[in-house]
Amino acid sequence: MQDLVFATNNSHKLEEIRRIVGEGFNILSLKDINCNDEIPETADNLEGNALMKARYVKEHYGYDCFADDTGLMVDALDGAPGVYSARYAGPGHDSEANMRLLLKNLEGVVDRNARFETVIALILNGETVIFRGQVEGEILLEPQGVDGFGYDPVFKPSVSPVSFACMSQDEKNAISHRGAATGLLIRYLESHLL
Ligand code: ITT
Repeated sequence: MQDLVFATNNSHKLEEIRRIVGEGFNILSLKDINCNDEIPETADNLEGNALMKARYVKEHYGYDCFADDTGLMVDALDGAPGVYSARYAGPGHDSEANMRLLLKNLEGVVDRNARFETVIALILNGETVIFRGQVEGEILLEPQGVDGFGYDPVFKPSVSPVSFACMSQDEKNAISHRGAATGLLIRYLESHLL
């Protein structure tokens, strides 16, 4: 099996992706390759950040790699929190605080349309490829459900009566931004098995 690093510190994402990626690739985490570095994510767009993370691992550790960056874009907030979704309420990457701030900034707002967007950058066998996925939905008035992570309790996809946090991982993957982008990644990987 070919080793492929997923450059993330988010164990939920790693679990989600390992569940979708079948056999053929051995998905390694940053921990698995002893990488404890603070990988820079300083671009002002999702693609730039995904590329930065994947290139960092290739350059410093020599592994083929993919990385994703995800943002929640809220129409009434001109696309915020967007690329800054992880640090919306401050540098602490505190999901509860991020959700509270989002709900506060949307108090009294009728247009609650939003979308999650994921960009994946893959470096494999000398090629760099980008995959994208998104899901339309709305920000709920209050959190709903206890599963998932990040903004899941306040995001209800248009095609669902309930939030992401009320779904199993498989149900979420079937309609989610990361599920869509990962689906494209998987198809590419399957056709590029060595
Ligand atoms: P990395 O180590 O991969 O960077 P991260 O948790 O910082 O992990 P992102 O930068 O991609 O992940 O995510 C930006 C923010 O959006 C962060 O607050 C996440 O919790 C949130 N997020 C990402 N994917 C999500 C999903 O599927 N559902 C809910 N929130 C999500």
